[in-house]
Amino acid sequence: MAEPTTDNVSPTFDVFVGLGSNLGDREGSLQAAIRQLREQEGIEVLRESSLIETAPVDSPDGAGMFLNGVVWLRTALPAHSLLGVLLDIERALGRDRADQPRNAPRTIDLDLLLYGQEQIDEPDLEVPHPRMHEREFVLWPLLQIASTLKDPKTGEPYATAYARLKEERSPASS
Ligand code: PH2
Ligand code: MG
Ligand code: MG
Repeated sequence: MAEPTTDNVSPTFDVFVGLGSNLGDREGSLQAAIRQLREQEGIEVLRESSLIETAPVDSPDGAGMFLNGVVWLRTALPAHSLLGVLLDIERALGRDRADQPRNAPRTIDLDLLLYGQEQIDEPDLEVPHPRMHEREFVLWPLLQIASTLKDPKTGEPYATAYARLKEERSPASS
């Protein structure tokens, strides 16, 4: 018998998933989503951010305040399989995507933000998430659990992007 090697062990990816809810029991939905991720075969939840309340961005008039957070996962699942898991959890928690306007209030939104250092540009999946670097409601919880993370596309630290957004919002007086 040849010595066993680890050559066939699947590589794992460190993945960041954004969570959001602005409909129904927001905290209950986010906690249920994290619990379901923990229960998934082949997914390890390494860290979870705290949950923050944020004003709706780019949402229909009258949309309620969001609760947002980010979790750090490790998995060998291919990106599209992981996306399938996220969509299944959204459905299980009552996410209704039928006949809804863009960014309509939702019980749960799970966005695949980062999948290792991979860049994926497909109709159903874009990674890094195309708008994450301009959204404080993503960057704040992301930096809370992974403060040195960089944009795989540009190499820019997300801390720099976040500082710029904050400065644009309320410039420090000179
Ligand atoms: N998600 C959106 C659009 N706008 N605004 C906040 N504050 N939080 C979100 O999670 C969010 C949003 C699209 O998914
Ligand atoms: Mg989203
Ligand atoms: Mg989404």
